[in-house]
Amino acid sequence: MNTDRFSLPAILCKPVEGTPLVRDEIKYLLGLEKKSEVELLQRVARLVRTKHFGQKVFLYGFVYFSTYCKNNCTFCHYRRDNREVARYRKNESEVVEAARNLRDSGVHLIDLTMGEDPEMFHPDFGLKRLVRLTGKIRSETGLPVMLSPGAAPEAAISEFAKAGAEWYACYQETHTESLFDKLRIGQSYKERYATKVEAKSNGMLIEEGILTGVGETLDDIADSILAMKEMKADQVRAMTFVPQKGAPLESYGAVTSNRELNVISVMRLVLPDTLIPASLDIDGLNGLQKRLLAGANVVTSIVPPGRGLAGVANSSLDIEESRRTVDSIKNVLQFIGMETATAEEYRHWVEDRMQGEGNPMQMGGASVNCRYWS
Ligand code: SAM
Ligand code: MD0
Ligand code: SF4
Repeated sequence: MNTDRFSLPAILCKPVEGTPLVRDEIKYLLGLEKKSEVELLQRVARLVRTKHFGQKVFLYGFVYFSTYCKNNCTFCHYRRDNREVARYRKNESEVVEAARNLRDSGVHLIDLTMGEDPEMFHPDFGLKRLVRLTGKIRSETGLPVMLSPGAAPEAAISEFAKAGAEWYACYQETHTESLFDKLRIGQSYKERYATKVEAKSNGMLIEEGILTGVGETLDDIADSILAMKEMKADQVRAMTFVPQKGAPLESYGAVTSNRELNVISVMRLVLPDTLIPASLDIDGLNGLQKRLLAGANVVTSIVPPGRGLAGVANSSLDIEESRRTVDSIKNVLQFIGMETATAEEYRHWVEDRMQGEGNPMQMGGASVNCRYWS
């Protein structure tokens, strides 16, 4: 790509003035490497975030309640063929207890996640259990719920919505079908995508996400960001691939999270009023600050210690050390001048968003002016 024709300050002005970035500009921003340029990108991403959310950050409790899975994703520790995993399936009261504990610690949402557990995918048994669990967690904690069950059958999705689940999260990982086929072997790109369309048409909010460091190009990522916009995703994420012992993609090796950080910033510019996670699942607590400085506004993968609960990309990192807790996070937020929102503020955001009210929050947002940097 001939980058000479791009002026960084001028491009960064566009989203601020309400002009959508085009694909080439998105790709150019994603590819920035020079320290001063990345710093400017992040600075503008933060200004845009402040405009929509002030300095408020939302906190998501994570309950990975079943680690059984019928799929064989090449990047994942919990893939079917990995015999090294000590798998578990938590019962209803264990999940309720963990969720209550998370609520008491100060999270704003409970994310109920599972592998595509064959038992839980049984239509008359497991899926009904999940529907019941959804209602139970909502009533017991009083918090909104996100379901991350994988590509659930269409009929189950409307049941999830009826049970009151506010969110359906299911990440495509990439919007390039040939790459998808290498990552999610034997799964249908279209079916996975359709679950999100179904969830949205049932009134749920949806989260879309991609992996970085799995052989994708900047073109692939630009396509993904535009796809996220097209599908009107309410929360969007990028996760740097963490190599898993014994999984086929292990040979790709670890990459830095620099690419993920650029994706966070660019998503913030393209989708200014969406929620963007800084996940503790990739680099643990040490990786939190840089993700927030890149433009994220939700901390995800908060896991209570002492309950035998795992993470996904990093199954144990920081969990039993109580470093994936609200208390640990608060120190980081304070250090960079951000603060946790209240559960009330989060609930309002969700409710307004579900009613389609464009930019619900405007949390004390300052206005942004391009003169700051051009
Ligand atoms: N089994 C369900 C599914 O796959 O949709 C729910 C689990 S989902 C929350 C797991 C997500 O974590 C994947 O979609 C992927 O984006 C991410 N992930 C899994 N393994 C990872 C790894 N090794 N490195 C980085 N991200 C990973
Ligand atoms: C996270 N480990 O937030 C979780 C997970 C599922 N909705 C989220 C990938 O990083
Ligand atoms: Fe199963 Fe989800 Fe892991 Fe794929 S990413 S192997 S569907 S748990």
